[in-house]
Amino acid sequence: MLRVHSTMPSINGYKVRILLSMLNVPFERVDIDMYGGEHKREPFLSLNPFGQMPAMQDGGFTIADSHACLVYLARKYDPANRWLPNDAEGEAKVAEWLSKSANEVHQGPWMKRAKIRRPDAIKLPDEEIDARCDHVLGIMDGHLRERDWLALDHPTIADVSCFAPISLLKISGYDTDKWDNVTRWLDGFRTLPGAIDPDGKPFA
Ligand SMILES: N[C@@H](CCC(=O)N[C@@H](CS)C(=O)NCC(=O)O)C(=O)O
Repeated sequence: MLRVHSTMPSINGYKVRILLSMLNVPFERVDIDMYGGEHKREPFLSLNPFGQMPAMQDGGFTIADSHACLVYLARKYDPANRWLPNDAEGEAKVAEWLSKSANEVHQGPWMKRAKIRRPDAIKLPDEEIDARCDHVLGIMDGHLRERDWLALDHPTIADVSCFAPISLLKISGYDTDKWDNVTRWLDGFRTLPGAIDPDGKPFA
């Protein structure tokens, strides 16, 4: 069975679990004790020498980094190529938002949540993190004014990747309600078949 190695609260692990659920692919989550530093030693380092979660194993294939996992899953388990189109323009548009997710979204919304979990590791002041969230969500809100999804006219792995950290902002003390179009996008994502919360439960 496909295995996802990740601590439960990992937002990057959550991205992968969302797509697995949406694609209806059975998997086993192998828990990693992040607070005990299990991801910084063997055998985890053999899966990802960078010592970061998630890492994934599918048969004899090993892949680490949430976005690489999303690309692999979409290509392998979505024969219709909806989640990751295979035409040049569509694939590039998805890649554009995956990059934003790995950079701007990671440096703002992801950090907002991560600081709650690991205040020892994230030293950035709250005001700076909030300003980064305002910056990226302001741009996203404008982008979503005339559209429902980030990259294309239907949901893709770009939405999966950005949804995970941004959907957790509200419970982390950042009010996403002030961004109308981002709120509509979050609500729309929650209604998609197979969409799950971080505990693996369907949204009510
Ligand atoms: N670019 C990586 C980032 C992975 C990452 O930052 N993972 C976090 C958990 S969400 C982690 O392993 N943090 C522990 C650490 O870096 O020591 C990805 O997208 O998977």
